[in-house]
Amino acid sequence: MERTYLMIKPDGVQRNLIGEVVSRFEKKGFTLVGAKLMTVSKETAETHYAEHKERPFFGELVDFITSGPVFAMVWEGENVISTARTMMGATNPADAAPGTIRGDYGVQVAMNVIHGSDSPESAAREISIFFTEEELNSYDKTISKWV
Ligand code: RTP
Ligand code: MG
Repeated sequence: MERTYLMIKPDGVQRNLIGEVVSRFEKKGFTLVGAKLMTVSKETAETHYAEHKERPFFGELVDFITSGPVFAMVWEGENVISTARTMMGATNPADAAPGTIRGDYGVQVAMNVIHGSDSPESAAREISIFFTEEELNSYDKTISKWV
């Protein structure tokens, strides 16, 4: 079963959007296998966003993601990586469709509420950066055959 790493960024945590975001993925039918409120170190942020290290916004991105707690999550389900990206909406909230998380709650590209892995390789890498095996819970739901 596919897993993805989702992270409510400091803006989403401080705007009290944890419940709203978690609720969307729960109602969709995905399974939460790990979650924690945590403050990301500069080193971890730089590792997580390594693909952007040459981009002009890299410093601001690292400063922002380390500026306050994030809500780190691992979700499981069929096609969860791409479906979560669809539910998040475009990177720039100005381009994100209404009904998506960024379309409904974001305004600025830097403060776009949520991060989500963009491929199976990214998901495996990011999950291992933020979670240990012991922090992840594999379980079958009785209702799993319905969704
Ligand atoms: P994420 O990695 O956070 O899920 O977002 P994404 O895949 O949709 O976007 P990505 O291209 O990976 O960019 C990572 C994050 O960098 C910030 N960003 N700032 N100032 C800018 O022009 C700019 N461009 C991107 C965004 O917060 C984006 O989510
Ligand atoms: Mg990305």
